[in-house]
Amino acid sequence: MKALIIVDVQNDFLPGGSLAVPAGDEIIELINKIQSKYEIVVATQDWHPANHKSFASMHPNHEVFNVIDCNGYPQTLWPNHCVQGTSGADFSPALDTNAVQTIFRKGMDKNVDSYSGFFDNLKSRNTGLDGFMKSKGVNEVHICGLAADFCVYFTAIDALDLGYKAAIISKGTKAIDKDSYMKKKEFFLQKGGLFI
Ligand code: VGL
Ligand code: ZN
Repeated sequence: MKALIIVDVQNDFLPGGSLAVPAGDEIIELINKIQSKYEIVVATQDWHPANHKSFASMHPNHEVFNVIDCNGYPQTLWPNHCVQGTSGADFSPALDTNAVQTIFRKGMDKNVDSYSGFFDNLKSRNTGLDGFMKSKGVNEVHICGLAADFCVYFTAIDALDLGYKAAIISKGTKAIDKDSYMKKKEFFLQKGGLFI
């Protein structure tokens, strides 16, 4: 059984948003079109409290996109984004969500960031996505959405580690930083991931 995971197609990651991914809006039409090809469609939603540790605004001595040490792990500092209950955290109005069975929210612990749709970055909290997929008999996941080099990539890597056949939909994702995405793509391929 094959499932589609739509990652973080939220206003703050789209042009005009606080952490806009270049040309992020160009993937939405394709994502809407392919949903009918899947038995299961789920979405993830970045859903941060206003005082989330990944926000540069919480670290007065640092700037946006600086990488700092948080709990012994490197943490990229982001502009405030996807704050719970704000319009920036809403799904794009252009995204068709009628076929989305379940939404998995992440990044709700103010102390821990969460890129993957499966686990937080410390692997301490599980969103329930793996249990959901296994309960439905899913063995193959296709991943699209934003951003290719963060939440899409880490969701795809975790999917492989959890034993799924995993593919990133190339035309259904856009990266924040194309160069860093190139290296991540190679690693994903080496691990057995596919691009479709
Ligand atoms: C994301 C950075 C911070 C993403 C989420 O959805 O890729 N990136 N939070
Ligand atoms: Zn975030």
